[in-house]
Amino acid sequence: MKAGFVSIFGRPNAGKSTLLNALMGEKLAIVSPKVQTTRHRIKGILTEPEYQIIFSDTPGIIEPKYKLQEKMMFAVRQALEDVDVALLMVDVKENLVEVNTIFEALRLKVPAIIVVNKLDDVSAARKEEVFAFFGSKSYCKAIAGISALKKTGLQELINAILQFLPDNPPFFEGDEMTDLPTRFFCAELIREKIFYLYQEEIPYHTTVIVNEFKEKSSLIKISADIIVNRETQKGILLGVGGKMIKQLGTEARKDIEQFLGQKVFLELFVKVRPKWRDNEFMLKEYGYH
Ligand code: GDP
Ligand code: K
Ligand code: MG
Repeated sequence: MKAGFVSIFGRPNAGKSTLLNALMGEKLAIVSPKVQTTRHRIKGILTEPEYQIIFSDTPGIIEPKYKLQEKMMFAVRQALEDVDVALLMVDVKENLVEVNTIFEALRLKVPAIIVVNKLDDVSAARKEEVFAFFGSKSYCKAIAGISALKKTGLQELINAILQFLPDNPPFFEGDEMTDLPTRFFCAELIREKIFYLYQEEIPYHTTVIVNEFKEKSSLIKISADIIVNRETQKGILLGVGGKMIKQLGTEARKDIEQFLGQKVFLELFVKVRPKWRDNEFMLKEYGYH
């Protein structure tokens, strides 16, 4: 059997999280049109009779400006070190020279497959141009064109990956889909809704932690804290008469119910923790290791 580890790299919004979800057929990684939605390294374990591929989604490659971002880049660097194949993902419309500079700076020691994404949204001529550009780069061992959104080109991508995977026994049981606890995914689904419902900097000042996850007879009771930096942000999250947080709760609950396949009772609390993004102790508490 072939088995190994594959990390997905790329700039913010290339479509890394969408690809992980498409490959897994399950929403493991939250997705939004805003950059830096993904903060953790999230594993998806794809097991078939002939192979097991352990994919890691990673935060987009950026220059860190605060400690939370340093942790995010640490997750990226770590994901570069111990894999069999790196997927270097580009949005087909990105600036190729800029992307190439970033990919070269990674100084990869592992084989890289260039994954050209969002082909649903571009001309055949542009696709040719992008393929020709990366095809000539020394770090590019193979190139695959996909649409993560429309789920096209995925089998070809898997075939390309399999060329580089070693013969190994499986690392995980066949029914394991990820290495992270369920409550982590529930917190992430709440965080995703915050990216959609609130403007500008609010999502970047916010994190979510699930404090209680209890299976009762017919439903699951989940309590979560939404952590913000300032009182004013708490006010924005709540909205006039609690209108916004109510909507947040309803939308998040629906997604969590779909993820768990069970009815959920969701309670949300907003807490102010000044400067949590730069506080080592709080970052640990909120799951950023
Ligand atoms: P990440 O930051 O690299 O993880 O990117 P996301 O997966 O969060 O996607 C960023 C945005 O690009 C979202 O709005 C996605 O819906 C969109 N997107 C991802 N893949 C595709 C694709 O294949 N085609 C199109 N048209 N949009 C995509
Ligand atoms: K994103
Ligand atoms: Mg992402």
